[in-house]
Amino acid sequence: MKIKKYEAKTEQEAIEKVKEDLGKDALILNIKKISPKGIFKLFKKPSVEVLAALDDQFNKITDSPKNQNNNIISEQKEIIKCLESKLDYMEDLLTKVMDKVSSVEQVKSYDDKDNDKKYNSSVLQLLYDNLINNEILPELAEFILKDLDDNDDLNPENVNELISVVYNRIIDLIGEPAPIKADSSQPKIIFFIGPTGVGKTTTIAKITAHFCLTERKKVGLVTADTYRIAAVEQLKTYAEILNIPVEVIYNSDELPETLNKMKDYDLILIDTAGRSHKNIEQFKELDYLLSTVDEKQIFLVLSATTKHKDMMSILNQYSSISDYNIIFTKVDETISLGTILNVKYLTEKPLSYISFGQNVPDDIELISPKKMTKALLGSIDEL
Ligand SMILES: Nc1nc2c(ncn2[C@@H]2O[C@H](COP(=O)(O)OP(=O)(O)OP(=O)(O)O)[C@@H](O)[C@H]2O)c(=O)[nH]1
Ligand SMILES: [Mg+2]
Repeated sequence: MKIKKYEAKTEQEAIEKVKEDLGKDALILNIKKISPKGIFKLFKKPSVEVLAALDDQFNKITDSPKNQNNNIISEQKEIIKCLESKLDYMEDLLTKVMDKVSSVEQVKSYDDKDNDKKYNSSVLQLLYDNLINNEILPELAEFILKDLDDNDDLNPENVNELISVVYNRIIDLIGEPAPIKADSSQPKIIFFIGPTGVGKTTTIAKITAHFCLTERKKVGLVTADTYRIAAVEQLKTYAEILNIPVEVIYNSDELPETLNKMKDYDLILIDTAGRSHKNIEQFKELDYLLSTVDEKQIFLVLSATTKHKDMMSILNQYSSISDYNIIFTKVDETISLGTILNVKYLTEKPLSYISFGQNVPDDIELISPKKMTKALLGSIDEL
């Protein structure tokens, strides 16, 4: 704001001076008459003093209708800017508060995790966490790490020793793999049993291909799965490719005679219908089918993707069978292999093969305790 004084002989003249200098928007703040004082009183006429002001801001707003609009807009912009900066500030504040809250939660969860710690030894704790991450049963993980806890494990020698003890314990738990042998050391009649859809027929095809093509053995196939028309066709398709016979039995009593016809074969693999672990009738039939043959091997085929509770129920249903080996399929479809060790630990039955894909005959191998142990210990290389 500009404030100026103007003096003139008359009020009119002074105001004109103001308008000339400051323009028509000048504000007249005060008008006063000035009477000459002292000796000048005699020679000088009274004059008028005008105090005028010009408000630049006011001037802008009141310029012209167009300018007025522009000015209103710029004033609104100013307000919006102000609001925006206030909002920015609020957002900033909110972020800081949120950060604080989450850091408090983090600390809390860290503490909670701390409370979950089972071992003084950080190496043991890490091994334990990896086993649990692989869905090994807590009681089994504790069994594997039993009596190893020691706080003084920062020495690299101790770390190596700890890991090698744990590694060997798991290797021992997995045990020696039990392969199928096409020689006189084992019964040559082999049943494949297990829940529906786990991969029994595909596994038989893989094993048959191995013995026919690689070991040049005489292999015969029998299917007792006549529940589904497609099941017989599935096995026949593989048999045709390998140019070997398939016998189909429609009831359990036909089995001994069928096997008798194949007595000069090196191996006879018998496919069975998948059983739902909830269907007790089907298990009675299976028990009866198995009872028709004395000299036999049984392979229980299980999927590595089965949930722990379901696996428990499946194992419970097959518990009437005292002697069997285990094949795990669909290892490629899971990221945690703990179930394999859990099943081995709970059943104490030998582990044989793992299947890791749909390709016949390639996607199968004898279980490797070393590979399996490394996988179960997870990030052991990072220690
Ligand atoms: N990803 C994966 N799929 C597999 C594996 N083994 C078998 N399969 C697939 O699982 C499905 C069922 O396989 P089957 O061999 O018919 O299973 P099954 O146990 O004979 O089934 P049922 O006779 O109906 O009880 C098929 O699509 C197979 O290709 C495996 O190791 N990994
Ligand atoms: Mg089948």
